Amino acid sequence: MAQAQHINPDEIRTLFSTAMSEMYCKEVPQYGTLIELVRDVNKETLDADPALRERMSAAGELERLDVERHGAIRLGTPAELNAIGRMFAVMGMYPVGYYDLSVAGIPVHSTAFRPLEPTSLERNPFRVFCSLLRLDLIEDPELSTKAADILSQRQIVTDQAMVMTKKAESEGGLSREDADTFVSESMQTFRWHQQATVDADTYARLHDAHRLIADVVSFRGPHINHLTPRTLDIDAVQRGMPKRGITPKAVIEGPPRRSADILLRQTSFKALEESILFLGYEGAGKPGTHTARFGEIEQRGIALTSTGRELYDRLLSQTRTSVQIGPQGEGAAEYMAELDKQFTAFPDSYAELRNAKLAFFRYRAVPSRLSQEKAVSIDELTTSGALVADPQTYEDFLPVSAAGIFQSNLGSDSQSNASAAGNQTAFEEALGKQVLDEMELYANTQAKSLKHALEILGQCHLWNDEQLSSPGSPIH
Ligand code: OOG
Ligand code: NI
Repeated sequence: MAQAQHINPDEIRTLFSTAMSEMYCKEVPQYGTLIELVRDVNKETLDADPALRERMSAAGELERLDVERHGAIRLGTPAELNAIGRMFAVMGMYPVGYYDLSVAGIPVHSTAFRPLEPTSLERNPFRVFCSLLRLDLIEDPELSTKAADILSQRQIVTDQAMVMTKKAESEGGLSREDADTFVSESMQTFRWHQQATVDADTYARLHDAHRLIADVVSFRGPHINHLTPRTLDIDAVQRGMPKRGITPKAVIEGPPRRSADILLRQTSFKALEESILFLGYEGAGKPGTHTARFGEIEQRGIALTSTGRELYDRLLSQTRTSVQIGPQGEGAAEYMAELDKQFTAFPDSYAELRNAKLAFFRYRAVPSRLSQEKAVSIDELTTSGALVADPQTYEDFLPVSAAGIFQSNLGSDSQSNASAAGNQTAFEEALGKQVLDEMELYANTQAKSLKHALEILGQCHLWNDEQLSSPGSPIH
């Protein structure tokens, strides 16, 4: 049972994301520059588009714009995933979705820990893309055993953070004081360690097997590898980066620029080369370098129903088949042009997206606009303005885009179409629970908001079975 002196998990998440942001700004100064650029671009975009400002404000999206961030970590063992999952639950973040990155030749599978309820998302949508290394995909069995052995010797969550996690689990929450302890202890897990836990030779072998393996296995903890602010105009940020001394990756991942934004567009700047110290150099540590940490920005659009998502996946895959991007970003302009061309097949207004049941909305009632007592259809209510359909922001990630972000920060912009098979069961066993289905979450939010709005408007007769069984609507 949560007690009166417990603070809301949303507040703990805010303490956590603020602390992470401050830490990352110190660790990776370019991140601070990126935040400034994003803030400038967001302000210019809102100033130039009063309708956008109004729509975001009415939907409660404006206040959260500046706090919007996601981060990413990479874990080494099932036990680590389990412990991290418990820590995130203290902050009201739960695993949503399974992302199999092995289909792009990256030896991890992932989920995103995020808030679930619209009110929690409004307060602070901070989420963490969390990957688990798949040692079963390392070809050399001896190296795989060695990596497992090294990983088994580290403890990524401090004793005190675990004490607080257990306390939150058994007592149903944390007091403000305990939450402060929990947050400062958890920074130990996500901070950067310059001192590697392996010698230079082992690092080189891990690195040769896959750069990502060296990143996960060679350090004391899963350092946060990027934090991502949300922009309203990603193309402007991409153009603005070089002027502030930042080199962006070659292409923006995800859908093209559109008037009704869908899903998620992302771009990043290349990982920094940081100095590290290897084990065993006469006690002093042998200097070396490691590249893992980077900056990323995102622009979020509307969540798609499964029908919409199928169309998105098809158009993206057609684009990627016809234009391949090279390791130095060759073909980037052709790729973006092809993407634009392919996506002309995707309806580009909220009204069309709603009519074709391609996207998810959240409804609200405006009783003053009700023109008659008994409306004959939902469309009539939306036309009169008594019922407003706000786009639901996509809160999740895209596997193909994530693979592109990984790839560019592992040193190449080239597109990878390699493949292995996913293993969601093994992932969930490690996690100790099943990942939630994002489609169900969006569908529930849509249905609940519609039902509530119809109640307010006294139009419950429109809440019929047809609504329940239509694509993108929930079963319960
Ligand atoms: C995660 C890359 C994926 C995103 O936003 O899709 C990601 C990583 O590099 O660990 O963060
Ligand atoms: Ni990211």
